[in-house]
Amino acid sequence: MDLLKSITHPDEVYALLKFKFGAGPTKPKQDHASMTKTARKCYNYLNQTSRSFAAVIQALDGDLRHAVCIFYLVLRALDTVEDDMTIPLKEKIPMLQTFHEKLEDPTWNYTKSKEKDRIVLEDFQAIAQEFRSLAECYRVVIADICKKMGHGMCEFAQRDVLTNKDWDLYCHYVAGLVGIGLSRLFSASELEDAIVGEDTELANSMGLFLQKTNIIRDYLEDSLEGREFWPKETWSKYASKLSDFQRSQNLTSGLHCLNELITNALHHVPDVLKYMSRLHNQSVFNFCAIPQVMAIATLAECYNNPKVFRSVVKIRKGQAVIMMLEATSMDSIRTIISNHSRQIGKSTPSNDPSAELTRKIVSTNLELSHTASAQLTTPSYYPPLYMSLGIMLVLILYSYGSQILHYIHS
Ligand code: D9A
Repeated sequence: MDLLKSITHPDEVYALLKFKFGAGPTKPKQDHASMTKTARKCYNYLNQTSRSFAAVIQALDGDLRHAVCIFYLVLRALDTVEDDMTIPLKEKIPMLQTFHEKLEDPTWNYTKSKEKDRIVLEDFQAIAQEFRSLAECYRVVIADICKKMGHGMCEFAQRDVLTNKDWDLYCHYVAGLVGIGLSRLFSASELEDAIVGEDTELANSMGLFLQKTNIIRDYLEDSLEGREFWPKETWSKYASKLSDFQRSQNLTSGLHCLNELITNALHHVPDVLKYMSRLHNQSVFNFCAIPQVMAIATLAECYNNPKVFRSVVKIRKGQAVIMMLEATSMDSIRTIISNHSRQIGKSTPSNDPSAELTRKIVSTNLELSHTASAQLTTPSYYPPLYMSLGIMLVLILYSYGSQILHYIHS
């Protein structure tokens, strides 16, 4: 199915086939045989809870890998409590506020969640045991971030995202703190310089860019479940209720609101580029680059796109694989960011209320992501038409090969 979606993009089909047969930077670096039982459980939970991201975590160098794996699972557990609408507020608030203390409690788990990732709560003992096996420098960071995030989630479990400032604060609590925590783990591992962990402004932007992209992309999914994360200060300029954008007669105002929020999110790109330019370790670079390039591609796909109000807009698997294989250097992520920024710039409607602001941040990001070789697109070896014909042939042979052979021999 992913191959068919990319049939008119030969470079994506080529990348999908390369990825299918094991190409790519993300090679898990540990053998499960030498692991403790609880550690093996944790990597299984990691592979269960994160789609493509688990492999990138398992490709991290040294003891940073296990620290990030456990950090990811602890955050997934906290996130699952926050997302679970069946947990009454009077039970959820104290659980979020004291969650960081559970890391030191060998007996604690939670078995009443209905969420899809509930396993990380039901077997929290295994995750907490692995947490306690980590070096002190990692434990301090993970516990501190859990405490701050738990309190932030409590704040917004009891109030809405009204102002754009609230939006930045909410995204700081659920994503900025992840960027800050990871950056402190990178520095603590000494695979990256101390400045990476100290510059919390840039680390926070790494989280805000990803979270704002998810919130923009997931408008319909959240709206249908009664969740509202778009800032009222922005959407109330275009509608009297956020759910109004679900109705096609409000499409124009919906697109104007969508484009304004995407323009807001694009203001984090300069910090993202500065953050990435400070990284030295290849496994850390890949780990940080992949989600950021996926986010800029998702924003370009969502920009001025009516589909955002009808379904969850996703980038093609082929596109994602190409970016995953390419996002291994500053030059290539600058190219990916400038290509998608240019795409947004080209599709900015002249009558869009945010058009001027959009064009301004697009030209800033183009400036900052200008690469020596401006047009670093993947060199396609064969003219696209031949490529697609060739692939069509391979696919037909692949699916009808046996019948054709049977027919020839009969
Ligand atoms: C991340 Cl430890 C996340 N979030 C992501 C994934 O990337 C960030 C959750 C836990 C951890 C890390 C991430 C990766 C690398 C560096 C980072 C960083 O900061 C320096 O976080 C800022 O989305 C969730 C938050 C955005 C809330 C932080 C990427 C990820 N992608 C999913 C796809 C998807 O759409 O969710 O998880 C996946 O590939 O499965």
